[in-house]
Amino acid sequence: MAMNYRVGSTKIVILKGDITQQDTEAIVNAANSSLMGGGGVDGAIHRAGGPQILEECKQIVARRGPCPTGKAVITGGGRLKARYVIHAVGPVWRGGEAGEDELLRQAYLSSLDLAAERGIRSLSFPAISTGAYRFPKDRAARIALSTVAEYVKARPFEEIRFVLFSDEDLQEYEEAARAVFRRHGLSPS
Ligand code: AR6
Repeated sequence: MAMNYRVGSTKIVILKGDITQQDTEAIVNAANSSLMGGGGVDGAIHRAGGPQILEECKQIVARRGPCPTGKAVITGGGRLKARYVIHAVGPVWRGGEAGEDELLRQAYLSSLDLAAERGIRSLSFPAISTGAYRFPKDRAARIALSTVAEYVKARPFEEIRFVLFSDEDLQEYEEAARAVFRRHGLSPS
């Protein structure tokens, strides 16, 4: 079951699924600064997309060095349905007093900026930082949803998807969405 919202002309979809299977123009990866792959959603994206993605990541690191926390880089999608992968680096949760909220917001904003610059019209996000990086899920969901809702008011997309991997994560997002979108005067469609 998917939950749909509309913010201006942008469709916002919250669903349970596997981000590697999404047919949006781009998908976002929850990467680390090395951009050399890892576990979780990062491992799944590199496995499904094939070696081309890592090859491009290596070239980016050779040119510019590691990707700082809160920033993102873009590569092709290799064998994925998505044409591009945006590799965003979220913060490791350190208790909440180390700027984690703002860094997570920056990871979403950097991804949205890269997509907008490339003319990408549809984009799927995972729940960045909520796995290995242990960011509290409800807090991360509110930051993800409010950052995207605010952004698309000024720079609309066709569709932004939030792809959650478990029932529990989906529920967390649905609850956060009710609160965040109520604040924006919106209800599910
Ligand atoms: N589709 C959608 N979501 C997924 C998938 C998938 N195929 N697989 C996992 N998730 P994590 P992080 C969810 O740990 O916390 C990596 O090793 C997962 O359930 O992937 O940002 C990187 O290389 C969770 O809700 O990312 C970094 O070193 C969410 O994706 C580090 O982990 C994020 O969990 C990044 O940690």
